[in-house]
Amino acid sequence: MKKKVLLMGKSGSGKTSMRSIIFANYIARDTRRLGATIDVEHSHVRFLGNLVLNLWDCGGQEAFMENYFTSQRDNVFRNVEVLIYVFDVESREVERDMHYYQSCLEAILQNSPEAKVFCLIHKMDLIPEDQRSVIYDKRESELKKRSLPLDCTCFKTSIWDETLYKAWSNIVHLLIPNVHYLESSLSNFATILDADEVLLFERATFLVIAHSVRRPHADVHRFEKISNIVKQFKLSCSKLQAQFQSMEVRNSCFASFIDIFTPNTYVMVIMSDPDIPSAATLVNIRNARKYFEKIERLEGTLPATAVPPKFQ
Ligand SMILES: Nc1nc2c(ncn2[C@@H]2O[C@H](COP(=O)(O)OP(=O)(O)OP(=O)(O)O)[C@@H](O)[C@H]2O)c(=O)[nH]1
Ligand SMILES: [Mg+2]
Repeated sequence: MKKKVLLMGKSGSGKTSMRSIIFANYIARDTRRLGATIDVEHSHVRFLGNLVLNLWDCGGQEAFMENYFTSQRDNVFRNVEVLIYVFDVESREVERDMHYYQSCLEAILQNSPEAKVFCLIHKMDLIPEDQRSVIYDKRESELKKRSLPLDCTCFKTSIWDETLYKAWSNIVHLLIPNVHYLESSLSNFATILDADEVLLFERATFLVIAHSVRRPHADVHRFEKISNIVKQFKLSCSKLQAQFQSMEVRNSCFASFIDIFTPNTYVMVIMSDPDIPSAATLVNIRNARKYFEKIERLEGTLPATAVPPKFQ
């Protein structure tokens, strides 16, 4: 099951950096050494076992961009599932960036009218914190206007914080074929455990692919923060030749468990009872494993309306 994802935007806007962090285990600092991408760099990323993301990282230098719109037009813009357009928030050539973006949309409209469009307003770390919202809101409304008749979803991102994980989690969520089935199953599991929250992370990227929330929480950015923190920790472990397996964190308010779940996921369970014995939760996680492994194997073969059976 291959899904073509186009990554486009002006040279230096940060496309290869984000791809390398999410899919190739780079840390943000390493991206300073990346050279400009020549033409298109293709990578096939296996995601959740069956799903293969066919990433087209399109070098953004002008000569290459012109080529995409002319001689390579059909090849580049055909069969696209997702277009991710990256804007450098500090760019001084806003009109020029917009012109390229709109040319891209035209080509998408002709060749892949069903494609979903995401715009990332990137390098937000370079903007003082108190100005970020105002600048982002202005860019977002301008982009939405200029994208018509297509719809675009915008995110503010930076490789230096968790915002990158929020954007990419949302993007891949859209590409998982039976994500609703997975979500209902997770919600059944959370109810049985009487958990506050259960999250499912893709194993290699640590992106959140599904979650069930049974108790509201004030921090709306907590999922991507966890992705970012645990991924960094996982990379530190691998530098020491150790494999990250599981983690348990407790305080006076909750107990949380992260554990390897299926061949392609980690699970995180948050319980309100800070004194709950570890063994009880770990046994429950172990018992649910088979069920979720089966869903993973069925991924992509289930009808869109399939409803998961209740499990005990
Ligand atoms: N401050 C800041 N710098 C970033 C961010 N993302 C990427 N960069 C830097 O931007 C520079 C260019 O990044 P690349 O990822 O190579 O840019 P690109 O879009 O792939 O460029 P082309 O391949 O030429 O199209 C690198 O030095 C990165 O370290 C970010 O979020 N914040
Ligand atoms: Mg590049």
